[in-house]
Amino acid sequence: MTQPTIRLYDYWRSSAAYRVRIALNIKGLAYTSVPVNLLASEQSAEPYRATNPQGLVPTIEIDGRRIVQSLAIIDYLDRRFPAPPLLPADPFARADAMALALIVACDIHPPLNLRMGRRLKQDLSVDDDGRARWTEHWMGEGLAAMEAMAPDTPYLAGEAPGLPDLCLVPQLYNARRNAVALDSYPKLVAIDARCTALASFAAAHPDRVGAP
Ligand SMILES: N[C@@H](CCC(=O)N[C@@H](CS)C(=O)NCC(=O)O)C(=O)O
Repeated sequence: MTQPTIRLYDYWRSSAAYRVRIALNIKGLAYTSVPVNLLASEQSAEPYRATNPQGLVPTIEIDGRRIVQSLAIIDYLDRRFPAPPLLPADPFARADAMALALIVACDIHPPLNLRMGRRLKQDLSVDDDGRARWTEHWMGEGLAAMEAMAPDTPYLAGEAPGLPDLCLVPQLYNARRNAVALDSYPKLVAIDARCTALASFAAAHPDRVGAP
């Protein structure tokens, strides 16, 4: 395999970037991290805006071409570097794995994003307690559905970690940071523990990557 030149526009605590870091590690791809400091709002200003018009991380540059949106990036990596695969080959199993990943990426994560929290606070004057309840609500709704849908396999994607696991682990990291109780999700917590014990997940952890 030819190793491409990869630059990942990254923020240590971004769960969307964390997904991509895990995927790169699973695929054994070396990359250069380009930190974008979200707390300093670098994502919303030039020069990063020109890189990603949404003003969100992650963005990846591979051999000079850019891709945005974590799931599009992971899909690209999985197609270009197929081993090990991040989604099952069987169409039904693949759809089930995609559905679990999309619960995180489309339904849990967006209302809890930094820009959403800022809008709630600054434009709608929602206080700390209100924002904590907002987080608990969206996290709880999505995680309860995932717990009910989680298969009886070691990982959400089956016998090996895959796309839904890459989405789950950063989301549970976020849940713990926000003191969201996880007692009602024993299957998810067990899968998370299995994943985080793997080197590819451990090396992508925010504490290992470090603050900018
Ligand atoms: N759907 C996007 C979400 C990207 C996203 O929301 N990134 C967050 C960090 S996890 C971000 O850049 N937030 C900056 C902000 O809200 O201003 C993806 O999967 O890449």
